[in-house]
Amino acid sequence: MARQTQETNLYPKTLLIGVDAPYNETNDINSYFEEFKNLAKTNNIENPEFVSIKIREIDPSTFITKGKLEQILEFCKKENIEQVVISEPLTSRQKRNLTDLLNCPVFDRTELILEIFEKAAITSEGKLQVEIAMLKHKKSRVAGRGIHLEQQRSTRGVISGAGETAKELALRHLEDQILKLNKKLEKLQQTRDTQRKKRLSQNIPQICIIGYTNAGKSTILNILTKSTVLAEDKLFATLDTTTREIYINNKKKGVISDTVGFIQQLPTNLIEAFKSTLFELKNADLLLHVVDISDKNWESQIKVVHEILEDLDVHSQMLYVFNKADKIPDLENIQYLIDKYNPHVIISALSKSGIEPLVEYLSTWDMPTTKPPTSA
Ligand SMILES: Nc1nc2c(ncn2[C@@H]2O[C@H](COP(=O)(O)OP(=O)(O)OP(=O)(O)O)[C@@H](O)[C@H]2O)c(=O)[nH]1
Ligand SMILES: [Mg+2]
Repeated sequence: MARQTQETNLYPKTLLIGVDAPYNETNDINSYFEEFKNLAKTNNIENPEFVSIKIREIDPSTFITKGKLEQILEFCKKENIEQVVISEPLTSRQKRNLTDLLNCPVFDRTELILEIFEKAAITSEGKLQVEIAMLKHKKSRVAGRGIHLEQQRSTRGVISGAGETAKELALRHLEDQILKLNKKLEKLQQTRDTQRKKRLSQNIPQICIIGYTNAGKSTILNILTKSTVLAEDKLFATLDTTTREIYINNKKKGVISDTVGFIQQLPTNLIEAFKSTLFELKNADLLLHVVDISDKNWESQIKVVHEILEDLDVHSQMLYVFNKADKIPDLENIQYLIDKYNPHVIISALSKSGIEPLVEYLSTWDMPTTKPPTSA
């Protein structure tokens, strides 16, 4: 989507459409749009045009309702738009129809996030997980394709079996690839599993840092463990779990891991693919739920994190870590909102003294004596 066009060596002229959809529960729609623009920026989309629209209902065939669509088409013609990226996930039918109507490639939120993950994956495990998610997404797109593919007989009748359509063949091919990659992934994860079982048998406390993307998780891990995990003002800077030993006041407290950030409408295929990594959260003795208190949507972001944890069936003990307090001049005005989330600490991970409340909490924290039952 952010590939350079060969003739001009320039990026395709892109229109970002931020949609305030009826299901959107964020408190501040402009911050939601900022997040969308950041996603595009993270994906190297340079100098895009931006329009925002509010829709009261979703058109099943085009997502955006007709009148709004005409205005967008006008805009695309006037500005010579070469590709469109929309802030919401689309069905394959909606994507196809929009591409036809706007006369240029249309990408949705799911594709935007998948591409970011693809670029951010570093370890073999991370790469495999993203590849599986992309293939699964492709499979859902093929499965949702129209009748013409359904009727189109495969020319490779002998190999594919009598009567197998091109669509069935494509699906089967994708399924085979997914299966192969899953097997590879399982092998890789066996090593981690062995380490995890060892930790469990030795009763080493496990602390996991979780939270919305860009909340400051890696910065906190770095400052707590004096390590250098990539911390960037970029969405999804961390994809791979990093685990380190943690010492508080020279006393070993256990191990601490950083995890992939969450975001609203994280594509389900990605959650699926990262599930085995995220299942580690089930074994955590303490979750440090990092919240960027300076983001206007911090409360809805907490909700998103809770929904994903619920989906993963994770119910470990949690401490809310309200971060970036340095960016809030009037903290006392929102104290009543913060007080709804307990237990909590308020910190600023930019400096060692800024994280003192968290260090203090951890110094008196002890692993629960009865660990919750663990599953594979
Ligand atoms: N002002 C301010 N900035 C912070 C603070 N903590 C982190 N940041 C900045 O926020 C940005 C994101 O920090 P990261 O630690 O990469 O965030 P993350 O949660 O690991 O992000 P992902 O891995 O992308 O999900 C970086 O530019 C940090 O320097 C803080 O307390 N105050
Ligand atoms: Mg990170």
